[in-house]
Amino acid sequence: MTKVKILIFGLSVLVFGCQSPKQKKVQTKRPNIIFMMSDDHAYQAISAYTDRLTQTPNIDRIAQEGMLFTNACVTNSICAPSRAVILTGKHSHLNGKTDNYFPFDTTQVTFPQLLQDAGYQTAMFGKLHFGNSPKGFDEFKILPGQGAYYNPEFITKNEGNIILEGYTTDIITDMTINWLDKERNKDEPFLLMYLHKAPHREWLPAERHYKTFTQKTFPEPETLFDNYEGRGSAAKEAEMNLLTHMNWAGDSKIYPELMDELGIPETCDWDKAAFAREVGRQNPEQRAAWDKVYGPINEEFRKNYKDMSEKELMQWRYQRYMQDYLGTIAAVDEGVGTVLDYLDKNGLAENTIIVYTSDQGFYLGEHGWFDKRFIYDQSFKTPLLVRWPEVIKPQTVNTQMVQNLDFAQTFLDAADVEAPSDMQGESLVPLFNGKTEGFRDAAYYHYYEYPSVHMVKRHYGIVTEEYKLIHFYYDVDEWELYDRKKDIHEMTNVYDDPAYSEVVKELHKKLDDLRLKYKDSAELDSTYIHDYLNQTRPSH
Ligand code: SGN
Ligand code: CA
Repeated sequence: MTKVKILIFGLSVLVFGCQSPKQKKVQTKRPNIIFMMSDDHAYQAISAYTDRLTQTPNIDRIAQEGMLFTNACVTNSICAPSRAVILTGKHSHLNGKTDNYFPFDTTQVTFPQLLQDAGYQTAMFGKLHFGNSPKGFDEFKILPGQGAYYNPEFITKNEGNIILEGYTTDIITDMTINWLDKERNKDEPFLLMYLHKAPHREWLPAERHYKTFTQKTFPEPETLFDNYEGRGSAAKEAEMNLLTHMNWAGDSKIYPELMDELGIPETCDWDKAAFAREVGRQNPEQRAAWDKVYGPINEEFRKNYKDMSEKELMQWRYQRYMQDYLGTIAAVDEGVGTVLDYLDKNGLAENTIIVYTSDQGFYLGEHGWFDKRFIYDQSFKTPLLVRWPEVIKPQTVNTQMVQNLDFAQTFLDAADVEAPSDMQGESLVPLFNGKTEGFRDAAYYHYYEYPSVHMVKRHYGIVTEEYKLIHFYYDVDEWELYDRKKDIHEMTNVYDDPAYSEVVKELHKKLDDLRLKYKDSAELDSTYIHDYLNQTRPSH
């Protein structure tokens, strides 16, 4: 405990003794925390960052009334590992959740447990993706694994497994409001984790958004037709290209029968199965409404497919992708609006910290890609908007390199609970107050899940404001360096360019220092690989 915290704690014990009603009064002053996170929500699809693709007025409100972080990033750009980093405040190699496959080690200390011990009520609704249930929660309803978009199953703390009829995003919002309104003890501070499955693959919008989004045309990114020259083998070998790796049925929503009729082979052996898994979950009424809109899209494709060039097919797939992906975000944005309105109407807005973020960034056609995993910008960076009216001035922008590693210590700091000394992040509370001196000037990154879906090679690296140094390893030994100011799209690896030899030297030193600081090392890499190859991987 810091001296100030010991003093405050000591004083409250002195003043209030052991009389719990008065102690509770002290506790109610502690801020509530609502952690809103969506799965795979790219910052390019939040209008507070750019309105090039879509409008998200409710999510934007958080930044208008609070702070927009323009350089927030993750430590390992993939779902369950990111969530483990968020809950433990430790890099993947220490919390043990390096990839999506093995279940989370529930002996790890997490910030919700510490808040619960300190008298916070805790609840979680939506996607966790850990392979087991969360500890430290008074109430939870979580999706098994990736969860479904329609008529989802939930694992619940008190009612066993349940299946609910409806659209998952709306159901998660309803559960959240219900808990806020009817289930929590209104005299105590709370931590609420509101975790959307959307906009994760296979991108199924809510019925009310089918029409608007499927009729829109979206601007293409400059690097949609990237041929991956100028970089090493990792970008070339990744299987995330819209034209060649996106599923025809599962992702682009071409009916499996139409694929057969047109002679289009499955992109992978679960292309049609992914369609059956998601679209097949709809009840007859939902399916009829879906067919009404997606049927004509299939009809049009049937007519045009044979005459389409490769370029046109890529463009068509990009549009289909954006229509569905952005369509799912419309419901997320509405859900965020519903929660914000509830707080306003119930006098909770002032003393509640609201965080909106994603488990990582996502490619929306940049480099011709979908998915994430890389340290390259669109997947390394993640959206972050924070509102805390008592502390943060409205409409402020922060440019520091904050990471998902920082949430645990931030929330503990805000709640005046001491963080364990082995947590590795930095509290963002000083940044909320506008104090940026001494904050990290370089972020460390390490991605492990390879060989696996999308085939993004293992790599680690360091990112500073100006540069990005990356080492791809395991089945290759390749270094890349990007000049972030001159090459904003990260198209040219300048690692071997003599003009950068000094920079390379300095960054290597800085990277070594960071690996030491965070206790990551080549040795740990090889131990990990050894374990990885000797275990049977359960499916995710
Ligand atoms: C599934 C997806 C992949 C995705 C991983 C991880 N395929 O395998 O595209 O990269 O999840 O996503 S799917 O067609 O089965 O959805 S993560 O968000 O959980 O990390
Ligand atoms: Ca994700």
